[in-house]
Amino acid sequence: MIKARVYRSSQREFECKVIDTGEMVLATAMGKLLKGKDHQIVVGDFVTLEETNEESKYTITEIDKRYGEVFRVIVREASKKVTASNIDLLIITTSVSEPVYKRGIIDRFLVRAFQWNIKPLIVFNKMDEYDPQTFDIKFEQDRLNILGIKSYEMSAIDDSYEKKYLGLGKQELVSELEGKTALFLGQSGVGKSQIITSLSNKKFELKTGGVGRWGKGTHTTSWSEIIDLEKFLVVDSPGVRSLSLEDLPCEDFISYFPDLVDMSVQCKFQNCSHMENAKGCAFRENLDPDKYSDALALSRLDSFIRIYDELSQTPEWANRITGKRN
Ligand SMILES: Nc1nc2c(ncn2[C@@H]2O[C@H](COP(=O)(O)OP(=O)(O)O)[C@@H](O)[C@H]2O)c(=O)[nH]1
Ligand SMILES: [Mg+2]
Ligand SMILES: [Zn+2]
Repeated sequence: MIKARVYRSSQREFECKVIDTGEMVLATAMGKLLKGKDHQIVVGDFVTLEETNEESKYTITEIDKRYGEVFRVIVREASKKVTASNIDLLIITTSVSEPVYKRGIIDRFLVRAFQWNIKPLIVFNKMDEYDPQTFDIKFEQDRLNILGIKSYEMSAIDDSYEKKYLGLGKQELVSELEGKTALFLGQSGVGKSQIITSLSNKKFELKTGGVGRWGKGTHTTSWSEIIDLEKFLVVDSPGVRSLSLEDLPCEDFISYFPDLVDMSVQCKFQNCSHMENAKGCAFRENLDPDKYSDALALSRLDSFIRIYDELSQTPEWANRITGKRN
């Protein structure tokens, strides 16, 4: 029995890394594994291979139980489309200069992290250009701390950059990544490719400033793949570039903001909008915007309201909303 991991996939063929030997081999899959929604083989899968009669050809006979699945929900079919699996860490990347920092984008990606049940961490990149006048990075770290999420600061273009604000920098990030499989999320231009180059000590120079496939020209790839950076693995998946969240269920949407759930059940009305003037809203009655710790929670509530209202405008949500937010 040969154990392997899928590193690259096309429609019918899979490049797999044999666990014991580290050898890359090409495999096809048994028919039953290609059919049905639950049996699609994806990048990141741990699989069992069997040798075929053909020279250096293998067949995937089994897929191991997965954890850390990256997926979108296909609402019409009530199923999910998985694009990568066995992901240990989501590295949500943001820039502190250009593109300008928007906390709402982090909160959006965090919704996915909670949906996928994959541990997130935040990288504040381009710290060489950080201007404390524009926003208070310590506040941003503190509001993520409520959720137990760590924030790291770095300058991917400057290896001599020393951490100044958050207590966690490149060295700590490298230790966190050791032996893991990570997926980078973040807007185009925030420095994902540059960070990967920097974390690999320039052993892997990825193309920066371009959209599309890392290091391999500017066309967009339709396939996911694992990039082996020796100390850790990175998954490049075109399926996760979209920021849209309309495939998420509108019922109990607040459960994707776990830090807000306890208070939301104390609101007088089940369909409370949690807006500033909402009657009987527990957030508005209990939290004081002038108090630092309350302001942190209110900033999360603000993101929830914005995302919820934006999703309410989408056709996907419009006919599904039942009026129950919490
Ligand atoms: N000043 C500064 N520029 C950076 C930093 N990291 C990346 N960049 C630049 O930002 C641009 C986008 O970086 P890239 O890695 O391609 O972003 P991606 O789209 O997220 O992969 C490139 O021009 C990089 O040189 C950084 O730490 N500081
Ligand atoms: Mg890039
Ligand atoms: Zn409320």
